[in-house]
Amino acid sequence: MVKEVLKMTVIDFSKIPEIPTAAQLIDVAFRRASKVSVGLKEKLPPIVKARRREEARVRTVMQVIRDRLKKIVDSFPFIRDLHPFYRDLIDLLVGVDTLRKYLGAINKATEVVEKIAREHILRIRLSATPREAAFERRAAYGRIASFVKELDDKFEFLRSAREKMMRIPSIDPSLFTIVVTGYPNVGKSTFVKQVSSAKPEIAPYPFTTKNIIVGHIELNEERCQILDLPGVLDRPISKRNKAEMQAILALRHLANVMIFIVDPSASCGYTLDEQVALFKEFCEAFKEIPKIVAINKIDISPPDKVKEAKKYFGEDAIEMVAIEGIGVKEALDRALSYYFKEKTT
Ligand SMILES: Nc1nc2c(ncn2[C@@H]2O[C@H](COP(=O)(O)OP(=O)(O)OP(=O)(O)O)[C@@H](O)[C@H]2O)c(=O)[nH]1
Ligand SMILES: [Mg+2]
Repeated sequence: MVKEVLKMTVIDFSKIPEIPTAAQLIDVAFRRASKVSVGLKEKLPPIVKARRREEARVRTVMQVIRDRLKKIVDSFPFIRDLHPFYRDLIDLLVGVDTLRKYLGAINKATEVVEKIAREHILRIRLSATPREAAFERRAAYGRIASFVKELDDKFEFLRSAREKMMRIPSIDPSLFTIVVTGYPNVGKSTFVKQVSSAKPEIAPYPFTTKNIIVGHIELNEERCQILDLPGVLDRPISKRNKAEMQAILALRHLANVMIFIVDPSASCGYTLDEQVALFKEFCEAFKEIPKIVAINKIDISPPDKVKEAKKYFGEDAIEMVAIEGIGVKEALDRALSYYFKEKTT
């Protein structure tokens, strides 16, 4: 499978700076402006001094707000440059259209702030008395502050978008990618922890893994990545939660090979039939992705259940005890054989 490799492959979403509230932003700008010194030691008429001082204050407020807004806009990745996986994931977590719209509004806001400042700076320059100059400065402050306050809902949206995006792991869509999937609680994270650098949370209840976890496997000079996905239930797309949808996106955009883990012991809380139904759905939806089935928890599974699983998944399904590392190397090696196959073709 040839994967689409775009300009920006790995994105570090943790670089997005904190988003201030409108009140914080205004406060910082006004405080900075109050400290402005314009070197007025020379003997000048009071009106000249006043004009220079008030202009410098308005200019500082404008610059602080503009620079901060620009920094926010620039720190979010350009949606159109993103790999489709990231684009779809951000759409799922945040909503791409709203994100684009609000970033556009913040960008536009820099121009509005500049325009307000320019208007009042002009009037300050034309003011006849220090009082008039101060009045114009205060008018500029008032207009800029009420304009920035109107941006608060956008800041709030971006703040929550940032928090969600910061949890997106740095996945490299150009690397060979093994995805580990299956029903919740079957032992996916236990397996991924055994074979890679990932340190996923493991717990005896379903939906422990809520976001995609990435681990790496070093192969001499090269590396592959393995994704531990949130568990997926066999149910209609419209009923699937965001964690499940993330797993589907990773399968759709990133998977070179799938390891499907089955738990026939029923300790996961789901029946074999339900797990078979999900596997069938994956076979239908992702025909082109090679699939390896690992039957896990055979230490606590009744032998007839293991037999039944093999009937469904084929005799070549790997028997595994992920917690003890049994069968894990076999499952990994079988997945990696597709990597080596891809390299030689
Ligand atoms: N007896 C036994 N228990 C296992 C085995 N593998 C995993 N477990 C246990 O099964 C439970 C679930 O394991 P996880 O690795 O968290 O399962 P998961 O598939 O990642 O679960 P979700 O993230 O919720 O989808 C944990 O209590 C593990 O210790 C195994 O081979 N044998
Ligand atoms: Mg897990």
